[in-house]
Amino acid sequence: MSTNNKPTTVSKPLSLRSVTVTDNFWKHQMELVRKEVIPYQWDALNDRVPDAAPSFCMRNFKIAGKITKARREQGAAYEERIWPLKTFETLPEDINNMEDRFYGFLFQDSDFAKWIEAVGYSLTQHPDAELEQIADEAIDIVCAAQQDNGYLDTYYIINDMSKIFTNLRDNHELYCFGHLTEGAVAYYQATGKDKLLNAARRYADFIYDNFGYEDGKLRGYPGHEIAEMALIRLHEVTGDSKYLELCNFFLDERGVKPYYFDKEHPEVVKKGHENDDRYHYHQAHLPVREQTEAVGHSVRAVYLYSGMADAARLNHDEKMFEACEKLWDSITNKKMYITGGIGGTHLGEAFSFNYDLPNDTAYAETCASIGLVFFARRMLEMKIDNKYSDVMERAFYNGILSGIALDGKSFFYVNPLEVLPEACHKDERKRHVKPIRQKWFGCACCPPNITRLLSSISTYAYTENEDTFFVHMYMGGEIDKVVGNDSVHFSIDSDFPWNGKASIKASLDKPLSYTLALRIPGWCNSYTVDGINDMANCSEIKNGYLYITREWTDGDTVTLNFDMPVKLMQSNTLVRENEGKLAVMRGPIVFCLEEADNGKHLHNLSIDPGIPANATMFDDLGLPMSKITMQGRRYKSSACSDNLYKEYSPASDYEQVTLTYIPYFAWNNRGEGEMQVWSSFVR
Ligand code: FUB
Ligand code: ZN
Repeated sequence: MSTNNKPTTVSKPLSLRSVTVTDNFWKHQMELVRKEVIPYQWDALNDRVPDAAPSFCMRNFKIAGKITKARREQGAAYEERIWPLKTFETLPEDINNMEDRFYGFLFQDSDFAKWIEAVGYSLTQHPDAELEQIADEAIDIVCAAQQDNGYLDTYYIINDMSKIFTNLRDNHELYCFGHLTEGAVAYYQATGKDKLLNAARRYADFIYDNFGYEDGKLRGYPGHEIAEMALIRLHEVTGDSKYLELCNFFLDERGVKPYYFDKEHPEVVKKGHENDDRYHYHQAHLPVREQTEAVGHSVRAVYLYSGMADAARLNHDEKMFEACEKLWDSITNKKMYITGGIGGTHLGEAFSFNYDLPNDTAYAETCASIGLVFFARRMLEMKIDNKYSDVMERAFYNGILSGIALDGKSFFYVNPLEVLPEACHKDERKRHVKPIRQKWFGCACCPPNITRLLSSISTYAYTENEDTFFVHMYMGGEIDKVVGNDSVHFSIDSDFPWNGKASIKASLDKPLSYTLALRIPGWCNSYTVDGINDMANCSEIKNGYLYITREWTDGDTVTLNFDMPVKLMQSNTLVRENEGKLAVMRGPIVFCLEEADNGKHLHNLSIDPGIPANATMFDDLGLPMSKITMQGRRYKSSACSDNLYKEYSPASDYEQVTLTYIPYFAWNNRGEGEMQVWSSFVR
């Protein structure tokens, strides 16, 4: 924030090119993405993964390409061929005789866009000619589908071009546009190749020409946000202000009455309709600067708030920034799981009311935690405060990583904090909770979203401005920075997340006055800083960051040791679900009980908080990680009688047991079984 309180850019992510991730933990994830996940997802987009839900994504692009060609060749005559707007989400019986129709969810195009974005990030870190060639060919297929006017959405190209932009509320054109643009920017920045960027730009120009305040233009906005963030990226990479203008238009029109979605859907307008939840679902119930509570579909919400944060920063819009802060606080103080998961209800994949955070019916969609990270990083670009980076780290290590199996080949969409597989199979209310990660989904928004996020993780760990390097997450890496006419190289070594030690070494040709801003994690009660003699004179703590401003000389090294004891966590007492329960954390990691270690009926286990926990490393799951043992008790098997109820009898019904906890993100890598984050405790 600037001194006059107008939001402005205080830090920006470093270019991916200037960072090499060396971190044991995150490098492993990035390599997994590069070697396993990206190729696997390319197969999925081409319907080549046996027994997985079909995607139809690349198939749709190929068909749209054929249609675009035919339309170009036949002109008006071609338009006589119109399919009714329809999606087919399953394979037809005769798959060798499929018509040239659109298959899959209507936003299937976005799966390619997220994949190409991930490929772009990965190529930046790790050039790979073969992958680049596959990506270039995929881009050729996608671009061949683009209409001469720039329009590019296969659902309408295949079905009926006369209906484009007639259902912004539901039909995701602007969502697919947003993803396409983000992918195009990433691929351009990685390779310098601008074919996809130009396609996205032409599409953006077409949208710009069709939307706006002028007579004859559409006054609508996205039913599923993301175009806002994407337009900012397009603006920043091209320097063209019309993309910022279009983003502002979308933000400013949201919540304006009469509601655009009502104009678009007059058939559903009825008396008293203003109170209908449907506007909340799309965050269109109020003008954005007046929104204070996070509501509605949680992915939509955090994508919108991220776009608002971008716009607040670039427009120096104080009111927008204040709304972002209130929305941030609403989520993180009242509507977020301990894992950084958001979305308490599967009804509308949405935020529930304050403190309503059920563990076993949680939605906590992987994409929603990813969107929360987008929002956090954008707030950090305006204001350095560990309230943002603490949540970012929490989401990364827990609610996001849980979305992908340790082998990178299966995924969770929903990330519950308690699972009883029998309930998932038999209870309709929990049908959304899968007890085992899936190879792919008909609606596969989450898997490629994790891929693009993990392959760009360094842009979240560190940011910079002219005189300061900010470390938000202690991720090991080699970082090249230009400071004025000088350059400095930082080597970060980190034992995170299993140990709280990290060191940062500066290498430079000549002494340089510079500031290192190091996050003090909110979970840490005590830490030491070694290596700098004049700390008292050159350092200060502000908003959870330790700023060290001094003249750095070659080889200067700061070593931080953050205490990382096992902590027993309780919820705000208004979280009804967790009353009388504790969760186990160590540093940023949330732990859970699994059936594989603790047997069935996890709900019969209680922690004894009076006996110290023990943390050790283990490697049984193919990735070294910490496990925690705690003493506790379990109902004796004799306590389970034929009677449903009996008179309470004190402690003799219990036996002493050792409880074994593993990191929440690593659950369900040993087959189907019970899992539980919050447990009762011996009082
Ligand atoms: O609607 C597109 C994506 O599909 C959403 O972001 C997810 O919640 C899923 O519904
Ligand atoms: Zn998703």
